[in-house]
Amino acid sequence: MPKLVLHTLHLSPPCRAVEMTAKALGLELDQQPVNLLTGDHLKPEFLKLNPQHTIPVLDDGGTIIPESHAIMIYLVTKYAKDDALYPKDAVKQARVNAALHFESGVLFARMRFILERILFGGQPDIPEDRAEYVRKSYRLLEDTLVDAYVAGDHLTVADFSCVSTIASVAGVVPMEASEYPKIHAWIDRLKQLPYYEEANGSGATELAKFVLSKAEANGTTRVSATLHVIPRNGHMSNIKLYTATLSPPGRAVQLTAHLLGLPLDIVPIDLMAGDHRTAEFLKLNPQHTIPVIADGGIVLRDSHAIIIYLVQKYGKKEHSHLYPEDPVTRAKINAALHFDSGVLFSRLRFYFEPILYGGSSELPQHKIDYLRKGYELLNDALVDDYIVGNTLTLADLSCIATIATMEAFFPMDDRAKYRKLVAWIDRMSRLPDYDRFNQQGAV
Ligand SMILES: N[C@@H](CCC(=O)N[C@@H](CS)C(=O)NCC(=O)O)C(=O)O
Repeated sequence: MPKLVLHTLHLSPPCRAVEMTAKALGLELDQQPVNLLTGDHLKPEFLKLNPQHTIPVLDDGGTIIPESHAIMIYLVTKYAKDDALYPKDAVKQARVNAALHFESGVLFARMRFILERILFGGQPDIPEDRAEYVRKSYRLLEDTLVDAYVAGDHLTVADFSCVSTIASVAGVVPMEASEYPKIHAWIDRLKQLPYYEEANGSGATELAKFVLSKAEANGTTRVSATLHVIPRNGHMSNIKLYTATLSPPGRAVQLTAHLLGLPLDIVPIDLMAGDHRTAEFLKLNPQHTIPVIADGGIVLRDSHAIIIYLVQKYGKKEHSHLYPEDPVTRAKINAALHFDSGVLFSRLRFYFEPILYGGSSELPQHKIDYLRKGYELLNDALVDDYIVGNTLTLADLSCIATIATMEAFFPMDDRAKYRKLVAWIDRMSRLPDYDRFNQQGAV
């Protein structure tokens, strides 16, 4: 077996998630430290490995895989004796994928929103709205934990991913056992793993302590649009899609289904009217997000998990390019799907959520700048015609849905600066019925 080199930092939660996966699989990692605090990740040799300058990055005998979720899936697919940690069954896999995207798009993104300003922005405090945003993510996780593990009755890579973040952020924004009993019981369950403390527990505590001391060193610490509802389309289909046209992830599902030639029975959800908070909808998705699909008796949430499921279940041979079986290409697509949930979409949501649901009239420039950074990261990652190579994949469908909304509300500051991105958007706009399924909902 070739040597597995992991570019990593033990303080970093996604790196620890990969460490836990490797331990669970009995794989040895040659850990090469990347010190984010001294800017190792911005050096040219690292940017060659990952132009989006994040860790972890895996080097498997010369095959480079960035992004923790993609790496975990890759390691299980390639090296595990069985599929327990990442099931092959399309429905079970979709549940694990949904939990992985919940981690990148909600848990990790909200933690980063707090930590980044302290670690890299020289700020001393945690603004109350950001702390509250993290507490809301605790609540979502608590409500998600209906079984012993985050994606059902068995331990999967989704548990490694979620616990790497939760165990870290809980040391910064307290998470009382009385309020979140299921999360505490789940962490206690994971602590039984013989490698837990070494691979995650110690690093999580260390990160929280480090953040608090850095905040103290920076100063005093104190924790202190109209939604368009789509008419029901009257299509006879066995697959119901609960969505709203304004929802980028909802549109990614529609774009995908359209390419697969799959009719959907659209169930419009009016977020402003609170359709997603009704008891009936919460039964479908305790995280109260759209899109959700109901395919016969199977209910799935999270657009990324759903589009993978649709291709796996309904895709014909001619659709296999959307999510090819080869583990390396798949890992690259997964990495881009997590870039969409963890960076593009989560930053869009940071901006809009307080305005849409909190009645805030603030239009904070720093959130727009944070969002626009997404253009730069995607532009730098685009080396070919599409996000992964020269063929359209699910990565493109997912990212274009978000980018279209970003562009409609916060146009690129300078289009000449993002030539590759502009060309890609243009290429995507030529997809069949693109206007109908994406552009009209974005503007
Ligand atoms: N979704 C990514 C997130 C990776 C990530 O943001 N890692 C942080 C460290 S915890 C990082 O490398 N930050 C440096 C940067 O973004 O420049 C993953 O799971 O790999």
